[in-house]
Amino acid sequence: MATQSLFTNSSKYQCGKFTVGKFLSLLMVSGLIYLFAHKSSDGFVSGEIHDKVENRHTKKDSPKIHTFWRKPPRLPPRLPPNEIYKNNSLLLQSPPSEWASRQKKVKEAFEHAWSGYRNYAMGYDELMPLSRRGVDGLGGLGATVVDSLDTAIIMGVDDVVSEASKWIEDNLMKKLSEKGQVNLFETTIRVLGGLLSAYHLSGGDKARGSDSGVPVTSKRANPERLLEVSKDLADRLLLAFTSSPTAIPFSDVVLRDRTAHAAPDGLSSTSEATTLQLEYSYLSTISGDPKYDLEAMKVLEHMRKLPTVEGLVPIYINPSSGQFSGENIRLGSRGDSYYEYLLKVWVQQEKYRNTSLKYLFEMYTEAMRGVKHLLVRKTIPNGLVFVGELPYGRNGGFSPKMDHLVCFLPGTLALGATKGITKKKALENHLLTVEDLENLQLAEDLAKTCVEMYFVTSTGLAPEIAYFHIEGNSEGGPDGGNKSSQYVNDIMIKPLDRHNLLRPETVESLFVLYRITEDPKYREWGWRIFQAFEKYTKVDSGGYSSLDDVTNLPPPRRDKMETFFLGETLKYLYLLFGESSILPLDKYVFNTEAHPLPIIQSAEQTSHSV
Ligand code: DMJ
Repeated sequence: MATQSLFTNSSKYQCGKFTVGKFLSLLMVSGLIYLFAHKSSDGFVSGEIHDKVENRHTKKDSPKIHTFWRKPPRLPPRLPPNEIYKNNSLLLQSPPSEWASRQKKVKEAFEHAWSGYRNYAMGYDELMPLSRRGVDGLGGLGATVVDSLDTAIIMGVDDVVSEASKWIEDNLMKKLSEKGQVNLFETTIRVLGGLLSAYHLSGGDKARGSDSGVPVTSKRANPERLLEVSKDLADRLLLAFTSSPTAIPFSDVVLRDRTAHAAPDGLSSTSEATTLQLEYSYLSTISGDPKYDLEAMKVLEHMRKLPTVEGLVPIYINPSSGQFSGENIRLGSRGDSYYEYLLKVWVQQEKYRNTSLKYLFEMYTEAMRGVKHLLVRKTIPNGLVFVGELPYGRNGGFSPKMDHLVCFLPGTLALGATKGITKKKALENHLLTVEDLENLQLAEDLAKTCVEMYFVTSTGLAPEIAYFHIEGNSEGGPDGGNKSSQYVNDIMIKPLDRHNLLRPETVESLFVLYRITEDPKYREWGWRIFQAFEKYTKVDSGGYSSLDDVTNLPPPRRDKMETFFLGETLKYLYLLFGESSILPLDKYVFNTEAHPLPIIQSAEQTSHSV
């Protein structure tokens, strides 16, 4: 106390003796010292200050002050945009004209994929591009035709629009009455989703027809016929819901018999049972018949009552008991799109976001907190952020395994943060919470990991599954083969996981992240991935093939072109390189097979029951 009082008194004393004249002299001396010190410190001043200084010196009356203040720093010589791109492909943006030509390359890839399918497999579900024939791996409804139609409309590939819509008009109704067993989920997301999106983009849905931004000159399909086929298909698929003793639908439907049954083990995948609502709700809206929406929404209302692990759910559910089976929790296969549709169904019904569907956003939010708490880890040595698994539930061990399928999550997290508008606009309007920003950051970190799963391999294409090196887990494993990747020791790829099926999830997330953050790196990453697909999966006679091993050069091929390569992968790449006004994310929601459906904005536009 005594010391403090002495110090205070002495300070007061000093202040009292300090005159204005002395103060001004001190100020002048300090100013001179500051100027001399900074004259000799080129490069020390930040770029922003440097710009302001440079602008000031363009005025004629201050050349001397310029020389005295500081020398301009040495800058690298100016290069034309193409040279900048070549020298530093990932850090600098490609010129805008480049994106138009890259988008054209994606369109050409789509035409090449279609030509293989049309020439050797028209009407089959999928093309086997190496043996040049078709195969019915999805029940025989011409899944590639329907999955491709809206992509062709969006890209303006008129020949494909004509061929695909004619095939649907001439054949699909007949096939529905003749074909046997199909999987409810796959048929809903690919075939029903494809028909509904093509219906909308063909102008069938006049109430919501003007927001897509797809050029009106593009050729369209016959919307009345598409609606008719959609209803016939949905009426048959609805049996999976109505014949189940619980709200959880059976996984399989026999189309010609109009019957449904459980899978042989009696179980449904959680993601499959819960990824149906966007499609049936939209069909109710355009048909005016609420039955589709009612059945599909019962599933999510049922899910709401089940116990979860911090919002996370096991990957199997029993349609006979309505309860989960086992404890395996993951966001990869059989779990993935449950989380995606919690958010997207809420997004789709804008009018009900704060009322009857609020519970969906709450379930989504809780689940994402669970992901962050229980599943997100960082690798060693380089700190890549990834989402692992809990194969034996909360009390079992953590597995540092991530399916490529998990790479849908960055896109979903980004959409959940801004609800489809740009980050810039959301910030300007004070719409982002701390949690939104945290989720957006996680989205960006995970997207980085997903692209590194590509860049770490010899082909530049991702494996189906990767394992990550973490603290305390000494189990090593084979790497991806690209020894120049910084992450070659962070990511391990086991021999049985080295295949690539032309999957879309990473480019899907790059597309959403580019739209939301406007950061050009997402386009550059997408371009690198597209080039790798072109180099290693293109088949000369038409089509693209899956690969058996992405870590070996040349990569052994697998004789299959999945329908989602045309329905999703190429569509997302095309949209990534194009204008953001096409299918804006605050007006459209993409189903899990990349079929865009309009967001229903007002009560009059929906038949959803409150
Ligand atoms: C697609 O059929 C869908 O994206 C689904 O949700 C997951 N699997 C494939 C693509 O990988």
